[in-house]
Order: sequence, then structure tokens, then C-alpha cells
Amino acid sequence: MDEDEDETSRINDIRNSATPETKNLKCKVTHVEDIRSNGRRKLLIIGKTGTGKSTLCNVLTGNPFNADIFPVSSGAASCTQKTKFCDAFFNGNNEDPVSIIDTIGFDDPSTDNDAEIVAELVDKLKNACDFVNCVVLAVNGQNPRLDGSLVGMIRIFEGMFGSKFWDQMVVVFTRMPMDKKNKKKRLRSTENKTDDDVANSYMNEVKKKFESSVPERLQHLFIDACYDEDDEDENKSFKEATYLLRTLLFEPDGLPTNQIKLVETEHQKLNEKVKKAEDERKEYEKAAEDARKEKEALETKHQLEIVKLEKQRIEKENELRIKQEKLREEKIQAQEKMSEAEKKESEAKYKADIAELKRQNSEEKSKEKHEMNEKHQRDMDELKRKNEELDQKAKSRGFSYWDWCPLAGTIRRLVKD
Ligand SMILES: Nc1nc2c(ncn2[C@@H]2O[C@H](COP(=O)(O)OP(=O)(O)O)[C@@H](O)[C@H]2O)c(=O)[nH]1
Ligand SMILES: [Mg+2]
Repeated sequence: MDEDEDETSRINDIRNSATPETKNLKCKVTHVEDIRSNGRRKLLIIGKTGTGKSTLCNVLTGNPFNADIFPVSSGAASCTQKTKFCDAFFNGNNEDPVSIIDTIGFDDPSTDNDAEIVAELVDKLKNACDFVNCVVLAVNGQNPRLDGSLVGMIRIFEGMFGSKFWDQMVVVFTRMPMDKKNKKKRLRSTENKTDDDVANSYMNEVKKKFESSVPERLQHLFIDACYDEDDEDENKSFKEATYLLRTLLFEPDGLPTNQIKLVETEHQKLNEKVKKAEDERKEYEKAAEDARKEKEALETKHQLEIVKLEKQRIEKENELRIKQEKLREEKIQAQEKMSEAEKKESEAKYKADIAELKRQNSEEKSKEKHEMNEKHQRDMDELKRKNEELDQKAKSRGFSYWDWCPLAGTIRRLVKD
């Protein structure tokens, strides 16, 4: 039988040996919606899904690990869909009234919106709780990894409470059976590293990751919620660990929850970043498209003006020809009755009139052409200025849009050229 199977059958044995009586609550627990000013110590349990938070909550009320006060999941899906408040007695001791807060792991695979989970937790802690005396960070002792999602989760709590959060914290390694056989097995599999060695190197990792926020003496405990009461070592280990946890919980200082801020989860931040990038992309795509359309419209307008001018030129040429013809006919008719001297004078006048007509025509023509070209140039300059402004705006936002959107880049270059 390999070690995992051994462990599963051990837990199943404990489960099966639980009589209906023991499955019913041994110690009084009440689900509540509000734990403000209730005179109880408040214990907040956080950690990744499946580490055993709800199981731990059950046993810390003095009840069996599988009591359904805080539903425990056996499969991949988590059972804790909402933050749960319970009024109970620490370890079932009537002299130690506590409120226990069971939370949801933000990495919960059955929920796809951790922003919602954080919002619910923040709301509950801020409005239905007044302070927290101890924060248990539950870590699966069988595989104590400080991975990205746990770091992210701790940062969320740091963001909510501020760095004081670390002063109330204790790391609890769960799922580590403390009987001789299992301890020996662990020693063998970790090449003679004791549980404390493994825990200390984990704590050092935490300190390295969160640096100065972490107090030098950040406490850690080992609690196997599924411990066997009949096993002397397991029983002793559970009693010692819960005694220490009780000491921490009943220390005078509490962490007020009224200052809690609504923090952004990575997920939420990511969504916002993606949305912002998308909006900016759309904005610039539209601007580039508008610039392209504007350039097209200006070019079309300019072409139309050229055609119109050409038409006017042809009309004027025709008019000029008609006028010249008329002048010539008038001159011939007049000259029939003139003397030689008068004819000469009339010929000179006719030539001067024709020259003046041509001059006027060409002056008008070049003036119109010049005006049209000037206007077109002004429009194109204005367009260029607008495009440069667009470029500046993109650069100042650290958003090299034209580089990473080839289509926009092409449109852009077409407009610029
Ligand atoms: N052996 C052992 N199993 C545990 C322990 N704590 C939790 N488990 C098991 O781990 C699974 C997940 O536990 P649960 O409390 O629902 O985890 P949560 O998602 O952190 O609330 C359940 O099958 C528990 O029976 C423990 O201390 N020892
Ligand atoms: Mg749970």
C-alpha cells in the first residue's frame, strides 16, 4: 500500500468510526450574520482551497472534523461558497467564546470571479465584524508551496488590512498526521528534514517574499484536523498546537476591520487593463480610420476642383475665341469704310484688345489655380498636424500603437506620405 492510500484509508477509518452521535454536534455552535461587539475573540482562517480551512474550523469548535458546521469538500470543488461566521467555544471550552470566520480560497476552481469573492469578504469583515484577533494562514503541510496564487492572495489581505495584518498572523500547516509512523515516513521522504526544518524553510521563503512586513517571530503550528484521538502522539500534538493557538487568539491586541479597503484582485486588475488597452486600441483605430477618410475626402475634393477648373478653362477658352472672333468681325466691318491711316490705327487697337483679353484670361486662370493649390496645401498641412498630434498622444501614453497594430501603421503611413 503506498503512502497516499495509507493516509486515505486512515481518514476513512476515522470517518467510519464516527457514530451518528459524534457526527451530531458535540459542542454548541451558532451560525451568525454579524459578529460585532459580541464579546468574543475573533479567528479568521484564510488559505488556498483544499488546504483544510473548513475542516480546521470544525475541530477548533470542539467538534469532529467532518461536522457540517463548516462544510468540508471531498472532491475538487470547494464547499465554502461564502464567508461564514460562527459563534462557538474554542476547542469546545465554555470559558473561551470565539467567533470563527471561514473564508473562500480566491483560487477556488468552482468560482470564476475572485473579484466578487473579495468584495463579499470585504463587505462582511467591514460591516458585520469589528476586529480580528488572530489570522490563521492554512498551508497544506503535505505540499507546502508558496506559489503565485498564494502570494497574490496574501497581498490582497495585506492590501485590505495594511502591514499590521502580519502581527496577528500564524501559519498553520494542515494535513500532517503526527503519529510516529507518519512522522518517520516524512523524515524518510524529506531526507531527514524534520517538520520544523521544512516549516522553517517555508517561513524563510515567506520572509524573503514579503520582506520587512513579516515580523521576525512569525509563528507556525502543525494541526492535523483529522487526528486520531486514540493515538497518544497525535492527541498530544493536537492539544499542544491548539493551546498555542488559543494563547495567540487571547492576546490583548485586535486588528480593527473598519479600515479595510476594497482591494483590486489581480483578476479585476487584469480585466481593467485589458479593457483599457482595448478601448485605447479602438480609439486609435478610429482616429487612424478618420484620418484616412479625411485624406481621401480632401483628395477627392481636390480632384473635383481640378476637373471643375479644367471645365472652366475650356469654357473660358471658348468665350475668348468667341470674343476674339467678334472683335475680328467688328474690325473687318469697320475697316471697310476707313482710310489707310485709320486702318492702321484700328489694326493696332485690335491687337492690343486681343492681347489684353488673353492677359486677363491667363491671369484669372493662374490665380484660381494658385488659390486652389494653396487651399489644398493648407488642408493637407492641417491633416498632417492632426496626425502628428495623434502620434504624440500615443507616445505620451507609452502606447506605441502604430508599432503593434500593423493595419493602423499602414493607414498611418499612407496618410503621412
Ligand atoms: N488528513 C487530513 N485531511 C484534511 C485535513 N484538513 C482537511 N483535510 C481534507 O482536505 C479536504 C479539503 O478540506 P476543506 O476543509 O474542505 O478545505 P478548504 O477548501 O480549505 O476549506 C477534505 O477532504 C478534508 O477531509 C487535515 O488536517 N488532515
Ligand atoms: Mg472550505
